[in-house]
Amino acid sequence: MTDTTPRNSLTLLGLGDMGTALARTWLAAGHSLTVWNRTPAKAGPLAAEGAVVAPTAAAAVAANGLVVTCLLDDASVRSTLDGIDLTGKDLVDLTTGTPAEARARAAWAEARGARYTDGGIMATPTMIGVPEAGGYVFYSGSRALFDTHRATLEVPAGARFVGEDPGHAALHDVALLSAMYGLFAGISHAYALTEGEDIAPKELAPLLSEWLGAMGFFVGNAAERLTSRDFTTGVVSNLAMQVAATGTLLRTAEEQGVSAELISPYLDLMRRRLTADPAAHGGEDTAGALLLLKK
Ligand code: FVH
Repeated sequence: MTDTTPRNSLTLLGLGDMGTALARTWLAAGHSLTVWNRTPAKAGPLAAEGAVVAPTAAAAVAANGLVVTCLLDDASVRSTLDGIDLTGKDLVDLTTGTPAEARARAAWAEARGARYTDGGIMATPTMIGVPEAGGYVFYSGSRALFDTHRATLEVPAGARFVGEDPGHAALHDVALLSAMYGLFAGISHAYALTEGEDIAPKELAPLLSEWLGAMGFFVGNAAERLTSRDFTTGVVSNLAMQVAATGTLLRTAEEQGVSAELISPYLDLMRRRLTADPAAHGGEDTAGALLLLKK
């Protein structure tokens, strides 16, 4: 596939909070950037910073070989690109979506003569263009596209290529985000328990951070167990004891007038793992419980 536009030239469709942050980093790095947004007014400040504002999405796509989309969702990508000639284009979609949506988008783009790489952004807009903030983007799909444009793609944030399955960037993205929400749920429950007591949130905060940091070992521990399929070796807190202790967690929530809705699903999962075969699973740690999640 021949990209006749210069290496540091690209098109960006979508100037929401994230798209605008991305655009600014490419402009600051001296890239030639053509932009389009459904609501044209959002392009005004970027025009003043040097972006070329295209009147239509089709004109924006026609302007460059590399086309990046950062829109609200998969449906908005579909409606924006519908009917536009993608022949010879390198399409990178940074819109958050599911793995199946990414695979379908890849097949759709390739059927229209484009190469496709999907991206999952692990950063907020304020982390874009700030390397020390630690944000990065998962990429998967066409390795050739990624290698061709790697330098450009690395301008806004670090780039991690996670394979040629176009669904894998989204899968990594959603796996990490899902873990994050589990963490947020636990933190919310902890603050709810102490709310209204003579325990200031700012007193609890460093204790929570320290404890969650110490429990971070579970990430590697669960990976070890899943790889070996041995859930019993090296267990420091066995499942039978942990399930017995869940009663205390639930009664404390009751005493404090706090709903257990955020923590009870995980406690139930541990109990189901234990009761399925107490002799076999009582000596495990909690990692084995996740096997029950697979439908
Ligand atoms: N912002 C964040 O913290 C997260 C970080 C991780 C990645 N996400 C994903 O990035 C995508 C864009 O997010 P965003 O923050 O830029 O979102 P908005 O500020 O709401 O901008 C949305 C843009 O999408 C355009 N748009 C919406 N619907 C349509 C449509 N039907 N046709 C064409 N464009 C559409 C919207 O246009 P307008 O409202 O200004 O006219 C904005 O350009 C997203 O997938 C996040 O999950 C961000």
